[in-house]
Amino acid sequence: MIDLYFWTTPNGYKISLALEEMALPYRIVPVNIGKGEQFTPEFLAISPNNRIPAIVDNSPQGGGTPVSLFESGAILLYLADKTGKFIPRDVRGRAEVLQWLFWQVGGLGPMAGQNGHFNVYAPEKIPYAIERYVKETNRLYGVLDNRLADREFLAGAYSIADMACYPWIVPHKGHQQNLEHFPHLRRWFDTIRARPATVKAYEGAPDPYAPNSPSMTEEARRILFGQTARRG
Ligand SMILES: N[C@@H](CCC(=O)N[C@@H](CS)C(=O)NCC(=O)O)C(=O)O
Repeated sequence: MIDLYFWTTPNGYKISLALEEMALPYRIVPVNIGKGEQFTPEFLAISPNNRIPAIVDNSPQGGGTPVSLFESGAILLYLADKTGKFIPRDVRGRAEVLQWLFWQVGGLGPMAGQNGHFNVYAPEKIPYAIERYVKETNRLYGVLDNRLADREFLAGAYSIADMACYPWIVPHKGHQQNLEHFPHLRRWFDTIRARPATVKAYEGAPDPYAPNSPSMTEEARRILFGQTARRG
């Protein structure tokens, strides 16, 4: 059984999507990041960056003590290696998947995240910041669209690279992006959205960028957007 430390955000869904695809038994441990639950000593022991997602694998390969992991890219790779699924074994196939996985965690995620912040969450609408991140997200959507013009998925068969990117395309409207301008990305998005594992992972999911999202309270804003270095 794997414990998944989860909240309903794109980075969280990457892992529930993968666990559903891999048919691994898991238990969700909710970490309400809007209420500050990411700062409990128990969670920080697993995720010192105070971010979800994180996992604890209580039955790691080869036995022994449980393995705990934070960072969505590291978790996806760990799960793919554990199951031997959604990443090829051959050198070239594996390298293809890894480069798109790292592209997501280093580019698409942080840029689209800033887009959501300035566009939707920021109390003050700063045109320069909004334009900067809407344009950069648009550029990154274009990179995906070009890549998908002559292939079904990002790197060979459906892989952890696709699972890393998909949850960041779900809030495309909140990112001020129109999928009609990206026909290959749209086709890829619709294909993944229809997979039974995706349907299961997103059952009852709230829209993270809904204007009056109940989770984005004043308290949540203060907790999430006012962080500085934590001592100890
Ligand atoms: N690089 C991290 C990013 C994780 C991340 O930003 N998680 C957000 C939710 S999407 C979070 O836990 N935020 C809590 C906070 O800011 O305190 C990953 O890919 O796992």
